[in-house]
Amino acid sequence: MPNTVLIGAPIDEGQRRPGCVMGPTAYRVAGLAQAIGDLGHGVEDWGDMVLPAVQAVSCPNPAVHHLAELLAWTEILADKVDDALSQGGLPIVLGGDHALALGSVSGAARFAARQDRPLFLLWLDAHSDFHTPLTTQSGNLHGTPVAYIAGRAGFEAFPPFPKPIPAERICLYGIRSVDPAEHAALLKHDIAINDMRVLDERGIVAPLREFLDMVRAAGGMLHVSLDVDFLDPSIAPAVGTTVPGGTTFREAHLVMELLHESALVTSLDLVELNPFLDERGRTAKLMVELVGSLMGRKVFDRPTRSF
Ligand code: NNH
Ligand code: MN
Ligand code: MN
Ligand code: MN
Repeated sequence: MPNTVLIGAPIDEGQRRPGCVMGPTAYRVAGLAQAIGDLGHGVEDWGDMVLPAVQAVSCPNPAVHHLAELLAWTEILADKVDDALSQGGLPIVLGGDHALALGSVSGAARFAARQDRPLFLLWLDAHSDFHTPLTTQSGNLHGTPVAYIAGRAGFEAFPPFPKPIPAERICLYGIRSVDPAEHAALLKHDIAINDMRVLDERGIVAPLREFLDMVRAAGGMLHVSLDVDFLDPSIAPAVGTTVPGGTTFREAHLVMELLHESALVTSLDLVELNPFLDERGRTAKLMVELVGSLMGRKVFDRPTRSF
């Protein structure tokens, strides 16, 4: 197992509610490094990344805010994730809002391109995040990374995405809030859309296994982007954009356990945690436990009989 590399990304410029900047600290306080270390993995903490001074950048869509800051974050995080992968590590980016994925997935894509391996994306989220800077009405760029990663037009202010991920290699999982412009665009892309309707009907195991089988067959790398609002708000209140009807405690753990078993995950984002909205740290602790399951925590470490 590669060394885990924790990369703090205290970004809140991708949305409007203050508090996500405290995310990386909350994960450390909740014992993330220790939880991973206890499972026998090496852990390096590279600390929190710092945003340099930036010059304002204008956008044709006047709703868009903090574009310059997010351009800078994108470059910083792309470099860090690429560095971590190049050193043989498993980067875990501690957000920060979901705009950090503009950079983290860029870094993973750059590395994958150099290795000549296909990169796959698993997006665990209530939202599809398929806006472009031209279609977003909120102006919140945390709603755009999947479109950037898929190579949609409208990101001219950004560095060209290293090697856009073909739609067939992207899997949206758990979604239940899609804006009209995203909806229209998604219908034109062959992205796997496992919305909650699909997961209610099929269960959470089968669609995930199908996707993981594809990744394995292709010899691919897998970036997982875990948005706190993937989880039901009743178990994960610390997020600015709660949407009812999310995954349960066990469903979320099972997703992580299957990901661990697959041994396919090569990079991970933890995004949208807003510790200011938490209740005695329960959401931060749940996210740490989920990472534990992804890193191999289980009740029994050997085959067992269940009857
Ligand atoms: N689609 C909405 C927007 O673009 C909400 C996005 N919010 C998220 N995404 N939390 O995961 O503003
Ligand atoms: Mn700011
Ligand atoms: Mn998101
Ligand atoms: Mn979301």
